[in-house]
Amino acid sequence: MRNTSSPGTAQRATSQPKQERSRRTKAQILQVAAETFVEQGYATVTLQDIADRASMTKGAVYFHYANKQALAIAVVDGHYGRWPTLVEQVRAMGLPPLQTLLGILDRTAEAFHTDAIVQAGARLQIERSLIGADLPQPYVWWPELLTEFIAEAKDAGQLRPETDPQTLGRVLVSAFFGMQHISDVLTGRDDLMERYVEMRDALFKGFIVT
Ligand code: LUB
Repeated sequence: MRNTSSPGTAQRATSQPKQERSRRTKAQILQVAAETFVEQGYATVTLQDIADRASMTKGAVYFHYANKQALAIAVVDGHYGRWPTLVEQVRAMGLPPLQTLLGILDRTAEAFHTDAIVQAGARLQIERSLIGADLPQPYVWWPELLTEFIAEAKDAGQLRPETDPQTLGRVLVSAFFGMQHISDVLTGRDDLMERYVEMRDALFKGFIVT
């Protein structure tokens, strides 16, 4: 029977599973690296530790990441890469501005509670001076984003007119960062959601128009 597939299809067909396996392996290495950075921090972790934990050879890790610094950069990029998708998912729900803002905060808290890449990104940014790489400037994207949503909620009459969106945005990020850090240090983030709800309700109580 005549081969009806176009030239290269066969080669592409066999390479797709191989490309998919490679993609999955790279993602698994990143996840295991994040879990290891969360537990041990940057300084003491070796690529061998990560390979052992991933049940891979050190060579398999090196194939995807040239060194520990490259892994740390990828974890931090993964941390920040979570947020635009999260924000768009909530924004797409078409809720009023305040409910959109609270939905974004609630999901971000969940991510800090359960997502090792988010948790590791937070720790690596604290330890950024050890990494010696040009990591994103921390603690600037969130204040700008929250200020935008706070301003929208204020303009919609959901927050009191004396609310200063930039100030509340900055205070919210500081409170959130401190909350998740304290939860991490004291309970390994086990009590993060309780601490988050406490912080959220206390902070917004004085601003929401009831
Ligand atoms: C946030 C981290 C961890 C701030 O904005 C940032 O760069 C952040 C990076 O370490 O928490 C609180 C949302």
